[in-house]
Amino acid sequence: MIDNKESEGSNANQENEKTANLAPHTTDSTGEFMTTNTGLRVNDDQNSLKAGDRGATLLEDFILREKITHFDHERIPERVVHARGSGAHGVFKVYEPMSAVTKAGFLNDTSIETPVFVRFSTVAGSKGSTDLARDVRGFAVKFYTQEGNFDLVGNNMPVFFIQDAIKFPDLVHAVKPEPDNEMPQAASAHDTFWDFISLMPESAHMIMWLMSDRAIPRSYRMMEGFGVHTFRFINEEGVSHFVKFHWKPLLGVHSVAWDEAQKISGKDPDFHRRDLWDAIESGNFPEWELGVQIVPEEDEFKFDFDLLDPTKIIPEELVPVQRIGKMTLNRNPDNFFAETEQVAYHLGHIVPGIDFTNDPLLQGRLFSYTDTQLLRLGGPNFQEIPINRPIVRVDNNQRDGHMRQTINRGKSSYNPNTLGGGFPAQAKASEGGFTSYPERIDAKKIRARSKSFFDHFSQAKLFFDSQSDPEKNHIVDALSFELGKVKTVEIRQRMVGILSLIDKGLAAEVAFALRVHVPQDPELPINHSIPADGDPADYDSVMQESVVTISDALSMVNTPKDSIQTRKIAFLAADGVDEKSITTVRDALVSAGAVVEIISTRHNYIMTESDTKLPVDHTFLTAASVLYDAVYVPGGTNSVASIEAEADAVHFLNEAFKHCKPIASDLSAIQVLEATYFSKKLPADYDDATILKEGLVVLDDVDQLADKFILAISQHRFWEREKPRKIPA
Ligand code: HDE
Repeated sequence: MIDNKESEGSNANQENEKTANLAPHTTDSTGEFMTTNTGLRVNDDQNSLKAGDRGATLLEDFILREKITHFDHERIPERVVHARGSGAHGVFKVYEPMSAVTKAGFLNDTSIETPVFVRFSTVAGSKGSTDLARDVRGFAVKFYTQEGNFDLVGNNMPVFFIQDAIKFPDLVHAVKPEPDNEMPQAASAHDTFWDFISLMPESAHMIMWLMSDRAIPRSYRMMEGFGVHTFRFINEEGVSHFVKFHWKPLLGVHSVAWDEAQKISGKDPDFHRRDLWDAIESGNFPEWELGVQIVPEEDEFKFDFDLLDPTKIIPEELVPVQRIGKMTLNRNPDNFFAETEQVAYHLGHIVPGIDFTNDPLLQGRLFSYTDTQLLRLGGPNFQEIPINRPIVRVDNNQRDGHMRQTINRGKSSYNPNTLGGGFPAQAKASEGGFTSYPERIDAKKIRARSKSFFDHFSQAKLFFDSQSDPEKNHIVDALSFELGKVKTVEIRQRMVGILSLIDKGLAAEVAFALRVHVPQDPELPINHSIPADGDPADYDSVMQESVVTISDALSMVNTPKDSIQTRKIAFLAADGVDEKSITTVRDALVSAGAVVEIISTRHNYIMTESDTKLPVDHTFLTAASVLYDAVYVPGGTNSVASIEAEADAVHFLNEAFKHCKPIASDLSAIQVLEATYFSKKLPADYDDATILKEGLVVLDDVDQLADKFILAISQHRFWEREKPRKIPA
């Protein structure tokens, strides 16, 4: 039952208007008696009411019936897409007033911290699927502003598969598990997905992103977010500017390796959820800057692509991203279902100063989100669920419906009225009333697509060309994996044809792996989403010459690499570890912001050479290298001997090496590295240049070792190591 106790969840000290708004609905049973839902104290929660202690249960048992009935109804339908997600509370603050372009209050008042609730998600998998699927990530932000809720319902990739909302059910049917056998779960590597994609040239750009490492982030905290569509900003004078929204993570953009992702899915399918939760619990609050690309109305046709086409980015070289504010996630939800599951986003939740464009994907979404909540949350009163309530008053004449919470006083529930004094009253624009941007429309009603949407390849090529060599290799590998799982050879062949229009070398490498041929002179494929009476010739793709040929912002290589904040480092040690060797490196890493965990052969603790107890976080049974960013082997004769003798420890190191992670060892522990498969690759020297290239640090002086290890960890990965691809782990 609800009471007025303050929330005592994690970080309950993060007070703001939304926490105050949630407080009356938040409860804690500590120190209370158990009751039924009508408040009756329960005397026996262990036994049902029976006709004798061995007799049948009596229908009269209202306590049993209430408990079981509630349980029977605990589940609601999972989201049709984005079912698997994790949420967090936080705040957003704008740096400077944005009044030149928008009148939105929360983007103008620099003194206000706007509460937010963010939900990250994968798209294709079910609610219980792995976090590490190769997939797009949802990045949905609800801003509880003083003018009502504004939802920025974005993804971690800036473009989308399709140009028109009418194709969305087809796309989702194709990627979800196949309908006859419900396989595979949370994976696009199957026939129906690639059948559809190979017939939809407009998805070429998005496919490049999906096959890149962006689809397997290291952490939700280390990925970008994008509003995808072009929106409008409207200022006080009613002037409109086009705007694209970006989220830039302050920890940089990082990913894991595909082999690693698949293994994490087994070792810890909650990897991203746990990472987000742990970071917030430990006070390492994730942060993003909100970026905007602004295009004046008169520049609408200045580009070689259409601003309304959601398969296109505006290269940052053409329109720079201005960073206008910062979002900090600082509180974990108190209850997953009540908050993360019941939160209802909708890109139609906007505030004065922000408006839509005619992007046909955006327009379709405007219908879908409310519609889906009606089924998922059971009726039209879902906005009254605490997590969805705005922090400002809600007054209108909408009434009744399932589970209505608000008790509206008075006789009138219509407008205009005199019995209610004419209230609630309409607000003038000057009083904050929302008015739509008066865009001029003079057109024939027609089902068609603008020819300005027909270039499907030049930005796919721009993306591929902008990647570093390791990133390109990963795209080749991802395509070889995904298409390798496709059973129908014609689909593989058709996809190679599409790839050859993006890059001949890419197509050749994938074709080699699949043992199919690269078409000599592939024709630009027609867009297959043509009307029944349409002439395919009218739907031919066109290839534009892209003005920007390389965009640095598209490669993760150029992300900031100056911090080891929140990186998880495994120390492999056992009894007899050299105390200086372990504590000096640990202290240096921890003071640089990293998280150190000791992994040993047995649980609980280890004893150092000098008889000090050090707590053990995991054994080789409960931990795995794929859950860490780097590994260190400290010295100490007995510890080194135990670790060397432990096959799982050697595997740990081999696997970390295979996944290109930084590895450090006290020189006196070198025999452990010598037991690994990569012992022959240990460099002769460990100066900065070698470390920056190889990511391996073996030194005698542990102070120096700690410094160099920090340098290596900040680089994230050493993809060069992948070249030989011969590490058996
Ligand atoms: Fe969504 N999308 N979507 N989508 N979407 C949903 O709404 C839909 C699209 C996105 O954490 C659904 O509440 C259509 C693009 C996120 O709760 C549904 C189309 C982008 C989330 C829906 C798109 C997104 C959703 C399912 C094509 C990035 C999770 C459950 C026109 C800009 C929100 C729900 C959360 C969820 C429909 C395309 C982002 C069915 C029809 C493009 C982050 O309404």
